Parts: sequence; structure tokens; C-alpha cells
Amino acid sequence: MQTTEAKNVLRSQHIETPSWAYGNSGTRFKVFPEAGVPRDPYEKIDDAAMVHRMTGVAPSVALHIPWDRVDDYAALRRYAEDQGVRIGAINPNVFQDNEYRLGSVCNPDPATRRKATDHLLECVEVAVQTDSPQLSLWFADGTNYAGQDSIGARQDRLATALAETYAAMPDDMTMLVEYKLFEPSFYSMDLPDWGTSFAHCLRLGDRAKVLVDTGHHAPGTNIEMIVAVLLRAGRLGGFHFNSRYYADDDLMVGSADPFGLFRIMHEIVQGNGLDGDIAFMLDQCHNIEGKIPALIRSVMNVQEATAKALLVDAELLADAQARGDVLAAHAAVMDAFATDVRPLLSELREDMGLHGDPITAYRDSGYQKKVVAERVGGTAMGWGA
Ligand code: PSV
Ligand code: MN
Repeated sequence: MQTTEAKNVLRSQHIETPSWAYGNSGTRFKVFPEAGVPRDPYEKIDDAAMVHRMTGVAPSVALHIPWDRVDDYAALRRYAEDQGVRIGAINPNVFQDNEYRLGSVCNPDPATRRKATDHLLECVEVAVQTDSPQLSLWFADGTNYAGQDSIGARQDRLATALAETYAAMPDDMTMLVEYKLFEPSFYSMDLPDWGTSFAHCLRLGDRAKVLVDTGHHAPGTNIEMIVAVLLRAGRLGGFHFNSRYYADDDLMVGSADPFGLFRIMHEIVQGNGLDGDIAFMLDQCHNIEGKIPALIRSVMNVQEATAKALLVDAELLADAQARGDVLAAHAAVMDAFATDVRPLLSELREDMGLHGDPITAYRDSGYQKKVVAERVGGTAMGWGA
């Protein structure tokens, strides 16, 4: 693709930031608090709006309920719109109540399953009120020991809860079904991989799609292969982008393996996935780095990988592939990856009336100083609050 054409595609790219990444987070050893972090969902939206003002391509923010519970969701939606952003995916939380020790919708106890499913239904309602297009589901359900529970029965319980929730969704809402290899359960997760998510989605209907969190695979997994297969089947719902060295590290996307991110975006471009409604979302924790600049950096990293993928010479690649010229085909992809796309992106931002370098623009904006001064008192939001 030529640079002008690439710029047009990049201009309309949307990368969603997660509300929880604006709050304090850490490991089980320590949470290092940051001055000026939001104290309520409204302040999280302010920060998300700032990321959008700096980058121009982050117009929505995902919510996690009950972390982002408010009395009036329609008012929260209006507030977001006034700040220039909208509410993105709604993420129910069925993993933090004491009743969920043995799982939520897969729990052997019917009353616990009812409670969990009711929360999913509540989140459908939150999505309606916030005008959110997606209900994004992740379950911590699983078992720790062989024989602890019936794997098959748990799949049946999962299917039942998903079907009830799917039936409650309005016609224009999509259900995203996320999977994770392990953690918090270690023997079996009830949705451990894309195949299990895909099987459930197929039974549910067209508006149930798989969500790929890049941190949720075994080391060495070819994630772009999963992406290509799901895209082809029309069941790639979206991404939770982040980076990992070990397991679910939740580091900034594009930091650990920019080439891996590029390979994913290459498959998206090849499969015309940028034209559709795939949700490109971040799911990260910023434990030691400044949260807002880290999110800006992450958005830029996704943009850079996308720009490189768009610059692959598709004709040259197709021709080399057809001729079976392995090295020429590989070179077509590697040449694009080796291109420095920063000048192109800087130019694009200037065309959009933005500063060419969002990180510098953020530093110069005075926003960080302002929130540190203003956000005194109250309780800083954090994972679980
Ligand atoms: C689980 O590890 C996960 O990736 C899910 O998307 C959750 O909603 C999110 O992280 C919570 O931090
Ligand atoms: Mn995730």
C-alpha cells in the first residue's frame, strides 16, 4: 500500500483504552501508588479523553463493572461524550466475590451461578445505557485439581449462562468471549483457548465472537495464526493488547515483542480486518511507569505496527508467494517491518491538527501537574476498587 492510502486507513483507526489502566495497580507484592490517579470513573474518563486528545485515535474507553459502578450510567455516557470520547466494551466482573471460590457461571452451586449470570445481565443493561457496542466476557472459572469437578458439566453450565446472556442482548450488541490458558486456576480453565471460545461462540450465534488477549497463551504460540483463522471465520471479535515475557504480564503492547505485534497486524491487513468492526483494545497495568504516558505510548505502538503492516507491498508479496519464492515473500514482509514509520505518523498527526509527538505534547500540556494538584483527598482508584 502507498503511504497516502496507508495514512487514510491510519486516520480512522480506533484503539480503545481500559478504564482500569488509569488506576493504581501492582503485583501481589506491592502496589506503588501514583499521585494524581483518578478517584472515580469520571476522572478515569478525563484521563482517557486526554489520551485521545494527544493521539487522535483512542476515542473510547472500556469499563469494568463493578470497578466503574455509578448510579447513573446514562449520565456517565453523556459525560464521556462531552469530553470527546465514548464508552467502549463493558466488562462484567465475576471473579472477586467470595462466592466465586469454585467459579462463577461454572460453579457447582446453582445459586452462585444465578448470581453470576444476573451480573452478566446487569452488564447488558449497563451496555444499553452507555450505548456500548460490546459485552466483553472473561471468566476466572476453572479447577485446581484433577477430579475437583466435572469438566463436561462445567462446559454445560458455561453454555447455559452464555446463552441466557446472549438472548438478553439487543440486536446491535456483540458478545466478546475471552480465553486464558491459566490463572487463577492451574489444572483447568473453563475457557483456556481460542478453540473452546470459538466452539461456544458458534453455538450462540453470529454476534458472539472470540476476544484474543495477547498475554493469554502458552509461550511460543503463533498468535497471528489464531488471528487469521478467526478472521476468516468471521469470529474475531477483538483484542486485548499487551506484552508479556512470561505469562499474563500486562506490560505495554509492543514493548516486549514489536515484531509479534506487527505479524498480528499483518494478518489483520491481509484479511481486510481493518475495514470491519474488530475491537482493538488495550488491557494493561502500569505498575511502575506513569499511567497516562504509558497508555499514549501503547496507542502509538499499535499505530506503528499497523502502519508497517499497511506498507507491506501486497502485490509483490502475492507474486512471490505464487511463485513459491520463499525469500522474496519473506523480504516483502521484513522490508515493511524495517521501515521507520515514525515520520509518516508524525505527519498524519499534524494533518489531524495534533502535535507530531504525543508524548512531548503530553509533557508540555501541564495535565499531569494539574491532576496531581487537583486530585487530593478521596481514595485513588485501583484494581479492585
Ligand atoms: C484477565 O486476566 C483479563 O485479561 C480480563 O480481560 C480481565 O477483564 C482483565 O484481565 C482484568 O484486569
Ligand atoms: Mn484481557
